[in-house]
Amino acid sequence: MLVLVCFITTFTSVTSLAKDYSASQAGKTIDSLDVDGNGEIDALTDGLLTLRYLFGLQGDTLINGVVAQDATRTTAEEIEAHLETLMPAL
Ligand SMILES: [Ca+2]
Repeated sequence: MLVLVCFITTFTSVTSLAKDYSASQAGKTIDSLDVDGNGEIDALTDGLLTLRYLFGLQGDTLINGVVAQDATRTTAEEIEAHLETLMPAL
């Protein structure tokens, strides 16, 4: 009986930890998609910045007309540095 109680307790704890970890990782991923750092994920700003970056655009060509007015990352250097952190290591 003691073994069963220990198993159930351990299983419940591991399941809870896995859910917490998954939720925290999902939150990090969603935050990372906010490329210009204005607190929102938007296709016409963050999406276009990501697309342009993936096409190899840099500098003013990367950011012209697509950075939100309330962005905290406003320069090409800041945007490129943030997008670089999202790229998988090769
Ligand atoms: Ca954004």
